[in-house]
Order: sequence, then structure tokens, then C-alpha cells
Amino acid sequence: MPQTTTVPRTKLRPKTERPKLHKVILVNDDFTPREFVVTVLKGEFHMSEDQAHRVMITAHQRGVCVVAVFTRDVAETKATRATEAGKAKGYPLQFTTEPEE
Ligand code: NFA
Repeated sequence: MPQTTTVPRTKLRPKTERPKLHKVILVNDDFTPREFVVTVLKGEFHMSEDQAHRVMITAHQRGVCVVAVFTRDVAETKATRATEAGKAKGYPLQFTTEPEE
């Protein structure tokens, strides 16, 4: 078998910082129709009917449900767009964001 030689690394390799992730949170209310919430989740967050229905029901029963996590800009843009979709129909539907621990 041919011999191989490995040379120890001398170049510094700084640790890569990962951007902090932010949760998008669906907030329950008494007015927005369930089916509309599911439609917004599917459209804005690319969820299947099943996933969207589970997230909607969880928020309905517990008050809130984490939809997904993104970098801050993406989380804020998606939460705003999803909230606006409800507002456009006269619904009080709210999506908020918060940084992950
Ligand atoms: N609570 C709403 C209803 O009973 C449905 C809903 C679920 C609204 C999740 C907002 C968020 N029509």
C-alpha cells in the first residue's frame, strides 16, 4: 500500500456564524373562518392541506401555534403578507414573529 502523509492545518478557519432563526406564530381569533386560515397557510407557507389543518387546529385549541422558522427578514415578510391576506378580507387574523431562544 502506498504511504500517504497528512500535514496539520495551520491556516485559521473562523467559525461560521449562523443567522438567528425567527418563529412565525399563528394567533387564534374568534372570527376568521377555519378554511380561510388553512388557505393562507397553504399559500404563504407552502403547507399541504393536512399540515395546514393541523397548525390551524392547534392555534384554535391552544391560542397560538408555531408555523415555521426563517431568518428574521423572511419571517417578518411572511408574517406581514399572511396578516395582510386576512385584513384584505376583513378578518382579524394575526401572524407574529419572535426570535428563537
Ligand atoms: N378560531 C377560528 C374559528 O373558530 C379559526 C382560527 C384558527 C382563526 C386559527 C385563527 C387562527 N373560526
